Amino acid sequence: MNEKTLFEAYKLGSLTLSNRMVMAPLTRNRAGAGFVPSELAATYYSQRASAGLLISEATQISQQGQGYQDTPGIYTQAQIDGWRKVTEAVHAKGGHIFLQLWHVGRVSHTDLQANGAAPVAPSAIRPATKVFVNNSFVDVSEPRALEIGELAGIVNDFRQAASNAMAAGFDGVEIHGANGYLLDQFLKDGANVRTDAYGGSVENRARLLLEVTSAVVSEVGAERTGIRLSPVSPANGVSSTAPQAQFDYLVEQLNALGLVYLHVVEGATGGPREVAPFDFSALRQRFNNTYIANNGYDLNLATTTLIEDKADLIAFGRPFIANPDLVERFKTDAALSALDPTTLYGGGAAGYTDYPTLTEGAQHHH
Ligand code: 8OZ
Repeated sequence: MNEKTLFEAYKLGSLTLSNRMVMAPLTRNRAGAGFVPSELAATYYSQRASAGLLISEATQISQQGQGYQDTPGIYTQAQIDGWRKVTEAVHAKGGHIFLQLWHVGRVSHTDLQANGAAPVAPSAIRPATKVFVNNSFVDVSEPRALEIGELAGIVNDFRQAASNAMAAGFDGVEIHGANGYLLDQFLKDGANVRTDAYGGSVENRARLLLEVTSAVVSEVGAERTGIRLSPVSPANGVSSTAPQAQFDYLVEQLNALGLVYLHVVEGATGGPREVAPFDFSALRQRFNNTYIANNGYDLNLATTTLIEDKADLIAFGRPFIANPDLVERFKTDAALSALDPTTLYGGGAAGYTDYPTLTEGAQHHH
């Protein structure tokens, strides 16, 4: 038998990951003043560094790209310096970490925008979704459609943010092309009704994401650039009438750029895996490098998926929040701790850095 397992080493570009488990990006809303990652972030990520690869929480590339309170950025020197503490703490434990580059587009609120401006979108369509701002979940603000002449600036913000991530010591970057944020809004015809070169056809709707990806690749290299997509997720109010054609085309183009990985949210983000007919293996077939599968995986499904060669790596999200030693727990088939939903977004150490490992948990009982 030569079956793949979650616990064997894996070569991702020039990196050797110690296993095939990835910690998915997880928004926690604990950044400090200036949207600088908190001191606790270094502890939080390093506690989870036994994952083969960590992906940071979504991190805005500009003020315009922010949609929720207290999410970290990667566009000021103070933010770069804050993230450096995180990457150093993770590397000191032998881990690897990519930064997720984020622009929320229309999923935002005027209270977070410069001078109370409207959030930006492919088209002036307000989604039925909420953002966490002023310590509660509220409806997003009415967006405005981006002028075609503004798009180059957004591409450049992604490029600069990728460069900043390298300066902060990250091993690579993941472009957030999923979950109904800006790049996904352009891809999906429910959110994009533009009539210029960035709307209408499959090719036009993919254009902004591909321009961003090319810019990031030219800045940091394809070996350090991954991307996350969610072809059928209705997250944040997006919808697509023909997702298979859109994403088959997109992944062919991404493959031509030589990206190191394709990270796919299979189904509704954080929800059911079966939401619409979609052939995820068609994406994997079109992509030569690493395929990371995500959404609702547990130990059994992850193991089967690897054995059946449907993915190379498996990303786990919420299980990593309450189980910093998730790798060890899976290895020993130990019970998992449940997360506290009241401490997911915002706050301090409680529900962030105070979830015990199995060993620590056992000590607490003596
Ligand atoms: C949960 C809450 C806020 C943001 C995503 C960045 O879904 C997010 C997010 C998740 O990709």
